[in-house]
Amino acid sequence: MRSSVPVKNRRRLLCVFPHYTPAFGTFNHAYRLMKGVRAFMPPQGLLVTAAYMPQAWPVRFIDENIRKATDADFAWADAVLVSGMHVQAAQIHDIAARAHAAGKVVMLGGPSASASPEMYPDIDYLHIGEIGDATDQLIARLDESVARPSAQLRLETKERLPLQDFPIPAYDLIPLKNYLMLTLQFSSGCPYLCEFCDIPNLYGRQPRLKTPAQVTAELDAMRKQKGHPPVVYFVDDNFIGNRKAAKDMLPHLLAWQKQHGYPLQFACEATLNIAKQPDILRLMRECTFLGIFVGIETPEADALKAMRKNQNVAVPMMESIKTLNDYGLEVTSGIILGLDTDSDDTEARLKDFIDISRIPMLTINLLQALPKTPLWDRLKLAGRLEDDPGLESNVRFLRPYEEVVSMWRRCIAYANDPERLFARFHDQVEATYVNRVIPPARGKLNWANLSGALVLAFRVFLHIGLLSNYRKPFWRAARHALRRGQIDAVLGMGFIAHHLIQFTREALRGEQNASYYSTKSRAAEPSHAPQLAALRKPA
Ligand code: B12
Ligand code: SF4
Repeated sequence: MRSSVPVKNRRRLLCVFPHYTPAFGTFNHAYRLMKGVRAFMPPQGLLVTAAYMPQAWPVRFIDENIRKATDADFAWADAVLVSGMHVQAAQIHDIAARAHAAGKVVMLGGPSASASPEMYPDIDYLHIGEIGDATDQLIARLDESVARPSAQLRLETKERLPLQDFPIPAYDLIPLKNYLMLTLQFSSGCPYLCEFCDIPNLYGRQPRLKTPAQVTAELDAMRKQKGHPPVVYFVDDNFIGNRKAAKDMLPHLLAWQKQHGYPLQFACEATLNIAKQPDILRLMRECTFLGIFVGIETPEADALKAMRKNQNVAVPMMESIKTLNDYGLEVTSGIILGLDTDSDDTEARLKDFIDISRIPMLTINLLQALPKTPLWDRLKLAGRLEDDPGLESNVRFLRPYEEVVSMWRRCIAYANDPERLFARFHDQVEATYVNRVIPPARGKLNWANLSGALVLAFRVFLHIGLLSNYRKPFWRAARHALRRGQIDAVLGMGFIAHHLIQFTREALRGEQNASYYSTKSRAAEPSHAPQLAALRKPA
């Protein structure tokens, strides 16, 4: 539902979502292999906020990952609404400066402003927390005046809007065909208390939920757009934050898939103990979930205990990964280096974990302390928070800084070495892909999907299979998958590996950071343009 605040005036709202800072998880190198793809995922938070605004207020929505907001956009607007993560802070300041240059008032919400409002002294209105009473106050103020206030105003949500009352995000305001994946939120919050994570503080420990009817209504809304991507990512931090709710929702998702001929596939994030939930995994398999991001963080049990991630210690790690694979779920794993528990053996243990788990994609990052986390409080007390923009992390590691960064470099080089990476994809064919259900093709048979697949196939075979210097390992894995009829898998491994290999090469040349939060300069910040040009050279 929209806000119930009565408004007297008409306000034109310009929503601007900042450009991502390239990372292992943004797949920016893969976009150019796909037809029309310019960005990873639609920004849920700002889209929900846009949909919550009064009916009478026109909204223009610009995701700067797709196109930059122009002077004409700012001139059109009465007010500018922005969102983003800490890692997008520089881009947020830049949007605010452009809006201010056009004389427009700026409102900022989302995870970064909510956790660290002090980072944004240049913003007129800061919205802290999820949508709720603060959003209604913001609307009332905007209705009163769109002049910039003389001093910054902070509005903090005390009463959150129940998720059951969330409007359908304003998908109609963005070109879904330009995204690699769709997004959908089912729940908010996580019951666990991992030391480094700000989710419990920002979104609460008691997961709040949408109804199954909301979930399917959102899928219907996205499907209205021709050429939308075929995969939906559940943005919930922990898909099984409330197990019963997930188990109750999945049959509705399955019924929707059956009714529409299985037009979509899914991915989500969850804690490793999902491996102990066969009922949920069986339903996920039937709904055609393909992938699951698991914050494995470290293969070292002592380290998991120290970071209070006991839910990962409670289940045998390798066995759990195998269980997920058995249900057709390819695991992507987050890994953190630079922990206090790191020892001389950490690097070798991580490499063993990569080899044994056969997980193809790992996002290996250096520890970064986020505000509003127990880690931040502990390090602050110990005087171990660094404020040096020349460093890759804000944590003073217990081991020498150079040693930690070098270990990170060696580990990403090891994990994303083309031979090893494609060998792990090769093994996924038997371990995972053959375990997936093969749904009827009816729901996916349309011109947009067919032409998208043809373009991807052509570019993968040309740029990776022919022109790249990792074509040999690619073909070893691809041939194996093709023999088992796994054409989708060949395309998937092609574009994922291409991004990981390219991003790793940039990082090893010092053009990318190890934590992605650091303001340490990046020699090659790609913006919107390089597209196909970079691919003409054999990589
Ligand atoms: C999906 C996701 C991504 C996607 C981004 C997709 C996208 N287009 O947004 C991808 C995969 C790219 C991504 C990457 C990363 N992510 Co991320 N991601 C998420 C995740 C899981 C869901 C985001 C989401 O859609 N949430 C649902 C929406 C509805 O919530 P919301 O955005 O907070 O919006 C609500 C309110 O904040 C408010 N609101 C939002 N904006 C605005 C604006 C205004 C004006 C108003 C009034 C209100 C308002 O209204 C909404 C409804 O209540 C969140 C976790 C989470 N729970 O949010 C992490 C999260 C945002 N990511 C995080 C991090 C750290 C990262 C990475 C740095 C990880 C890494 N180390 O590589 C990278 C960085 C990417 C980059 N290089 O730019 C952190 C951010 C920490 C912070 N406080 O800034 C989070 C919170 C998770 C965590 N704690 O680790 N991520
Ligand atoms: S399980 Fe994930 S979302 Fe929950 S507190 Fe731990 S890291 Fe954060």
